[in-house]
Amino acid sequence: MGLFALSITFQLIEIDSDGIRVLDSNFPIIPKIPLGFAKVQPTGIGSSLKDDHQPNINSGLTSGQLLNPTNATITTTLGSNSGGYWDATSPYVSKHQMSQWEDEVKPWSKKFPANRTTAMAYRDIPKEPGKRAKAAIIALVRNSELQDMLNTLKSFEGKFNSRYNYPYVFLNDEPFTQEFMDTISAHTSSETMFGLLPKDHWEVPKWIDQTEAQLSRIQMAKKGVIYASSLSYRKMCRFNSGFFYKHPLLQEFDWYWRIEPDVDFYCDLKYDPFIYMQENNKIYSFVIAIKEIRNTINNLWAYTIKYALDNNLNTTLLSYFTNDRGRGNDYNLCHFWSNFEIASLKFFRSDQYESYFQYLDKTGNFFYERYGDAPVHSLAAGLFLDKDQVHFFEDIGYRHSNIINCPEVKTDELKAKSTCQCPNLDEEGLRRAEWPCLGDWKEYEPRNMTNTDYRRILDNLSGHKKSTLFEVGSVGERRRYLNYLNLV
Ligand SMILES: Nc1nc2c(ncn2[C@@H]2O[C@H](COP(=O)(O)OP(=O)(O)O)[C@@H](O)[C@H]2O)c(=O)[nH]1
Ligand SMILES: [Mg+2]
Repeated sequence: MGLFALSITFQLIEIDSDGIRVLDSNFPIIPKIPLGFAKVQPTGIGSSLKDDHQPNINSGLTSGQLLNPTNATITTTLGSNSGGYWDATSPYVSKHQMSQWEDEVKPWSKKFPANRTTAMAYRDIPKEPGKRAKAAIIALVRNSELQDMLNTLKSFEGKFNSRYNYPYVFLNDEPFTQEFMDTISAHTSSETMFGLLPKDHWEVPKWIDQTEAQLSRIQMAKKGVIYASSLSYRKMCRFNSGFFYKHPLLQEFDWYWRIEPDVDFYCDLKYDPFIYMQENNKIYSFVIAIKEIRNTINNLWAYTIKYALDNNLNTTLLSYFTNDRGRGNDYNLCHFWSNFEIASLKFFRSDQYESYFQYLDKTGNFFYERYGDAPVHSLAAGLFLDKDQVHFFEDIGYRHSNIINCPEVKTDELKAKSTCQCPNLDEEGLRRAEWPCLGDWKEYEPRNMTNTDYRRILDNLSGHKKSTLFEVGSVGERRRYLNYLNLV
């Protein structure tokens, strides 16, 4: 069966480094490929398709530009305290590993110091200068997204950061072009840093059977799932799930605010959300909560519950993510949209979070399925945090794609904190994501879940699914099971 599928693959589809195009609409349905296990070894064919990551130093810039930047203020950067969080006791990242990553990306890491004479005026600096968080604004972004990143930057500076001047860290799987760095740094008076990702943080890990992953992408594409055929999208989601907080440029920070190209901010923020988080014992925050596409995360819930059971976790927030508050079996698909996040880096660097990420990573399902970093972060919050450690920034007006949060009905309290220019939803084709995830969030009363609940949830998985989860140890076996499942 495996050979049959492979020979068809090479006759009827076109594969490039980022996707798959089915050339024949009569292409037979390929069995569902939702399960993955660490024991799987890449096949010969799979390994030959591996696109090894080599930083593309020709991506729009010459080595001369890179080594002799026109802007004399550029210096290479990497803090001497890097690796501080991953001390000798960490079972996950050794100091040695961190310094290897530092050495690897150092030539492509650039820092532009804060420059208060350029670009936006430096106004309204907080009256309490002592109250600064060890925080950075972070964005993973491609060179090709310069204009969209600039639009975000202008909006973000205008509404918040021209007053607070938190530094920016821009990350990329390719070296940033000189144009990108010059343009971005000219539009903020804050310090800006530009970094390359270490190979380990981006590339497909060795245990992934790439043929299997490709078959899965084909099948998801046939179902019309967004980003189904994109390998780079999966790499991005895996990076944002388990690596961003390990980047050498972020080691000096405790907090981050994630931004993306082409988003808008609508409200003047007159307080520092990092300080708010710090002083109110908040760990994670969001502005938009919506439902995930089920086909991208088929087994994420089951693995998460199995993780909770294996680790004997008492949770109080996980039941927010169930379809009937913990008594049922299924994930309600709600997640906090991670294109906006203000959160604690220490949380992500904790052994707990790391062990959950690694557990998921070893399933291979960032590639065999298409786990988004948003549901992964959200379910991690469900596993490890209480509701009062997660904050809904209702007063931060924000748009990503066509979904917005903007405080329309302004309470006196919100009015005092912010001034918003919310867009006209109908005119601009925008919508709010209030129901049901946000409504549920507001009403959510913490409920404990323990092993009894996790066992019941796993017991209630359908018979076939249960027999495939956690037990199937090879690609061949998995494919046989999946063929079978496709028929029932
Ligand atoms: N450097 C780099 N950034 C990427 C890549 N793919 C996505 N991103 C960034 O990752 C974030 C999420 O990607 P996006 O395309 O916006 O996904 P969506 O928000 O889920 O539709 C954005 O900040 C993108 O700029 C990639 O291949 N390379
Ligand atoms: Mg986006």
